[in-house]
Amino acid sequence: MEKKYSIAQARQQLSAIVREAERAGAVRITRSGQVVARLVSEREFLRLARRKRRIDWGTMLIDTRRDVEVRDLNNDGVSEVVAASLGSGGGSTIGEKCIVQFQGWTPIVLHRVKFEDNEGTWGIRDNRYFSRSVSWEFTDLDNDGNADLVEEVITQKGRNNRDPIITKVRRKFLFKNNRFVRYAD
Ligand SMILES: [Ca+2]
Ligand SMILES: [Ca+2]
Repeated sequence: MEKKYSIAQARQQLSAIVREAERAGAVRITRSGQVVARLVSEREFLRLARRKRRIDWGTMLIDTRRDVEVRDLNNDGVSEVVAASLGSGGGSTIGEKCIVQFQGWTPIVLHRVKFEDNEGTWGIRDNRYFSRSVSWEFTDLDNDGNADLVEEVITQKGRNNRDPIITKVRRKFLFKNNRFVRYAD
């Protein structure tokens, strides 16, 4: 449980409160008995700030049989790693292609797309057949010298004893400030 301190206590005991925040992650600051602020340790702040973009590596497997590419799209000395995680079984494949950067050993996901394929179970002429494949091309879209992303997602839906329906979607993303931002040209 995070401890509570009034503003008056905080004023007098700041260094003790900072140590408490470092120990517990955060402490709560109250005014007239109501919590109005939280003092968060740097470590806790970093954990909270990146939690949503983290991959749970415990449940994912980087598939090194597929290409793992190390690039530096924006020439800043920080690598962008292109990799795929993969799960498969029973004739189905499901996975995610992602572009990550590493902060120390912590992967930060910049972009991710799911792919899947159940051809091994149903074959492509069954109406339960479905696949989604993703291909990426890194090319400079806005001529600033840094590579950007052109993504093509192809989905195939099976039909009984007929060729599947194929849909292609192309999306473009600029790589700016270490983020991929949708780009319409
Ligand atoms: Ca880079
Ligand atoms: Ca560019």
